[in-house]
Amino acid sequence: MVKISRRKILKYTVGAGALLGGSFGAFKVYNKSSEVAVVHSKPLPIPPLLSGTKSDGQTVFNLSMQKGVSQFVVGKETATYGYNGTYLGPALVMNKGDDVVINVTNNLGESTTTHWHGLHLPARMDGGPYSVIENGDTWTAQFKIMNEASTYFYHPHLLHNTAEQVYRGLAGLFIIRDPGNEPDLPNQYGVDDIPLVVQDRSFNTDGSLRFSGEIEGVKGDKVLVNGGITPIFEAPAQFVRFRVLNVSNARIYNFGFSDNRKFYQVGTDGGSLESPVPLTKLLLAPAERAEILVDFSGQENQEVRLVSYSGEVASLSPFWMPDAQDNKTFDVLTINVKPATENAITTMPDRLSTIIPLQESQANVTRKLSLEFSIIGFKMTINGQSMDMNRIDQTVQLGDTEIWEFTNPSGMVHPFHIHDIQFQILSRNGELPPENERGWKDTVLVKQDETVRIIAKFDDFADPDIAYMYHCHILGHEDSGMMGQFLVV
Ligand SMILES: [Cu+2]
Repeated sequence: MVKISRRKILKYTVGAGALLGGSFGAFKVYNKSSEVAVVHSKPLPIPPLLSGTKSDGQTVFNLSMQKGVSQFVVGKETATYGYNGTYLGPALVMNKGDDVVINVTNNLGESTTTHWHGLHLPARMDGGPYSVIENGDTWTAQFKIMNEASTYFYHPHLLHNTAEQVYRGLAGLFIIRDPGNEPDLPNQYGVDDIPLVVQDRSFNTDGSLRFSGEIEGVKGDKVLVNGGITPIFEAPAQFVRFRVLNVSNARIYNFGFSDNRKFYQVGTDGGSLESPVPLTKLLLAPAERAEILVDFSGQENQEVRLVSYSGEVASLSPFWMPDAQDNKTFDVLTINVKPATENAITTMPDRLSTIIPLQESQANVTRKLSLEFSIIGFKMTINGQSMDMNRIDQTVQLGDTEIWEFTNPSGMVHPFHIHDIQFQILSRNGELPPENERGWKDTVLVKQDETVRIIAKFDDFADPDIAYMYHCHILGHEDSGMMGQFLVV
């Protein structure tokens, strides 16, 4: 259920008091500060790799969605959900071109789905709200891996109930490799090729996760990386690749290092950039991914922290009341540098891939999507409409190239995700996107009052019955209706 905090309602009463009069008593006030002592500083957990079993030319993976107990709060137990474990899930590793079968068994005691975020596949294999897995059932997805080598993820996608299931721990990674065709980057998993699944959570004093179904999305005051609270990573003194994923329900991070060092972004959501882009800050919204290279050469015995310079981007969303974390710099991961490994990568390639730009002149259709907040009914909408499974919002012709133009008068930010495709960002307010966004994307942050234009080709999979979703990836927004569906025919 989507709830709205009293504070937010009070903000809206400035302009809409007459509409809302008398209804405040039904809403609960949430105290967002949590004083619990948490278990942290443990070594960075590394999600186990799952490479599947070969059978008749297919690679078969088995996932079980289950309940568990995790240790986050000193002396208390936290009820959590996980895939094949108590919190998060294994990293499924596969090669481009593989034919995969993924069996997903639901042992949660409630309905769910599992969606393969960023993957190009048939709509009926996509794991969105059409593919409900009832408790006790197994759903089998079968598809070919067509995506470029990069980092993708999987998570529940049940209509109106995605936020809570993800918050309780359900998410895991795909690592797609493409031997012979991907750039020569650090690739010793867990040594110099490190996934960083970044999430924020709050805990009650009894150890339980503090989830609230607020429409603006739940934020937490503790930072988890791969399911460990602000952990420590021992980095070898060489180039290290971090696959950074924002799997938070609502929080945007402005990543950087405590010594303000330069690092290089080498990949976006759906593949490598053309060449490494030097950065000192990396803005990453929910569901976005970035691969970065950090050079620790010659820094043995030094310590540096990965932090979020969130205070520097607090103005991104002034209309909505930020929490304390939004106004400061906070730690994400402590890195201690240890000796280099024997087969360390000591250079960085100049050239990573070739990305052929999709041209506006190729587009068959331009669609306009206005991301809005409706004061009447407190709903998040797209073009004034809230998600309805009985309504198809867009119909795309197979093989067409389309421009989707997002505008955002809502007073909030929206990381917008489109299923099935990888797209290119044409422009932000008429300007080229920054260099580190000039790669394949499946999620784009649309800032308030910004116009963002993206372009994509809808190839390979048509289905007159099953639609793909497009939605905001602030999960509270998605659950409260900021989602639509498109058919490819
Ligand atoms: Cu949103």
